[in-house]
Amino acid sequence: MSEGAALHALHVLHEWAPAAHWRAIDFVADLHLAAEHPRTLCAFGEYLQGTQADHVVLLGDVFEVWVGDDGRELAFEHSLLTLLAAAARARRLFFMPGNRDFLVGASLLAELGITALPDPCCLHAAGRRWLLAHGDAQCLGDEPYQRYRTQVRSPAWQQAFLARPLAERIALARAMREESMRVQRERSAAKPGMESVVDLDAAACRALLAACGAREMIHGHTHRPAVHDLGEGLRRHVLSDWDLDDAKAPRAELLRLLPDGNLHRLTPQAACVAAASGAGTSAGAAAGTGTA
Ligand SMILES: [Mn+2]
Repeated sequence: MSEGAALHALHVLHEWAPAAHWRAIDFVADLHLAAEHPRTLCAFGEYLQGTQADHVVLLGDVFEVWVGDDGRELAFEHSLLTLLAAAARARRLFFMPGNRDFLVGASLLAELGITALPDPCCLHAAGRRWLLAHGDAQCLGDEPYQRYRTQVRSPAWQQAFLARPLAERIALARAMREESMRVQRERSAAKPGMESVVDLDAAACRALLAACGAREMIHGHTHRPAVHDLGEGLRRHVLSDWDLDDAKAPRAELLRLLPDGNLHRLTPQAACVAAASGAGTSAGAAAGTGTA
């Protein structure tokens, strides 16, 4: 990260806290929901209805693609928004944009009862700070992507894009997606065995953690669930993506923060099981991967 970018992050880092007496905060990212993934949508709906968490934080790419809020009446988009609005009535729901759904508008979220979160932001909970991000902005090794990101996040580009007819935007988004998949394929062909998606830059993460006053970062985007040691007691917790329509490797996980400061990696099913008197530790044990 350039000095300028680090300084910028320092100035704009938004800080927020859960409601008093909160019980559990779930972090979910990279659902990539689309009509072609009915099982994933169904699992997400069941999870939203049944999760024992009173706060659910969506950390980007909930939607496979979002080309503008005027697409809300399309059948799939409409059913998904209905599901999110119902969830937001039952618990506190937060939405951070990802690289697929950054065009979801602030007024639409407000109407659904969902709180918008900027990327990155700083959560103050369990007596410490947690840096939350989608993760794509820290993938600095992918320079073409960062140039593309700067372009599509600019108000001028967004205004011009949103001025196009809806059908045209849908077609454009599809073309952009195919182009990005082509680039990824080329990259894996050029360097066999290398990951096709560039990982987050460690220095950029450390700079953001410092700006947040946090030791732990939670993010998605790379679809490579893990806990990374960033040195000096700093850690990066990576969320899983969700794809239950992939017959070969069905996957869906989330991270749950409890008031004792422990993070637990849970399946959506485990997240819906009421914890015995042990304040959620049994749910963590059920998934077998408590990370604290
Ligand atoms: Mn992403």
